[in-house]
Amino acid sequence: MRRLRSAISAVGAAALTAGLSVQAHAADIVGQPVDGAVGLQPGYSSLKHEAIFFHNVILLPIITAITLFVLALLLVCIVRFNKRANPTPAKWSHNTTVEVLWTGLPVLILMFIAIFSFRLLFDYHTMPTPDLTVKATGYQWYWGYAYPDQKIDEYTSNVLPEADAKSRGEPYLLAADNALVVPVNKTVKVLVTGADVIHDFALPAFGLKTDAVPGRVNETWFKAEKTGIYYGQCDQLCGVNHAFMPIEIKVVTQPEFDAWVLSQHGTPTDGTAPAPAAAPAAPAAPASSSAPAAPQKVAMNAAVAQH
Ligand SMILES: [Cu+2]
Repeated sequence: MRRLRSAISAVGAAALTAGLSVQAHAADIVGQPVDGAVGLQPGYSSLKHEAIFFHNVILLPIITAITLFVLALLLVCIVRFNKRANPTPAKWSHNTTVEVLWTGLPVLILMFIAIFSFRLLFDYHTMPTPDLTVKATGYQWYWGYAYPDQKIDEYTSNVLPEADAKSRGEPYLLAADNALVVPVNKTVKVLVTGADVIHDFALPAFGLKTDAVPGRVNETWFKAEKTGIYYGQCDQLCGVNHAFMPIEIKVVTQPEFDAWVLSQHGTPTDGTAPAPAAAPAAPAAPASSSAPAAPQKVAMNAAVAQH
């Protein structure tokens, strides 16, 4: 594996670009479930880090404390107030102090949880200015990905057949034949919609989970922190082949992404230099591409705003 990595780094950017279309290797896989794991999948985006904090630091200790407290109360009742230990029970039935406490304390605990819960919700909804917009459409039973700003028309992403997945060292039912390719450390806005029934665009490592509803465009976002391959799945029961429409996101460097865009006959929009292979078109591409791309983006935003 180490030898493979050093080989890859030695080949250089051009070869890496070519490698994008070639089979992925198990060494590149970052975001996937592992056997025997406990807890949430490791996070590779700010949203997922916050979700993990909310679960592990806020919710889990509170749930544990409440469970232990109730268990202790039960044990006290069982030991001290059984028929043998307490043959003549007390006759009183109300205690104002206790009643105020068992009403007030749960309210305070819920309010404390709400502070962090709302903060997480707001962070999901407050998207930084996106560097890239992709559109993910759920179909029975595959995904379609399009890059409106880069003028890459929708291509389909199907589950990788079992034999192919095995030969590539990728997990069957998580690997796809065509991945969604995005640059690392860039805010990616995902427009999510469904074409037939409700699907759900979900990827644990980035904390993504957004319903793909026909006739409606939902949006979510992520900023991948590390290059590699990440796996997710459709998270809405959508029919007989629901389990066979995985989501594969390939996070690459910006030059690799620009080269990939060119290989898909798209136009890189962020003004960074395209790969050497496209040198003849390089001077014209960034200048001419950014202008027509902008109105399209505005139109897309307007379409989202209407919903
Ligand atoms: Cu689905």
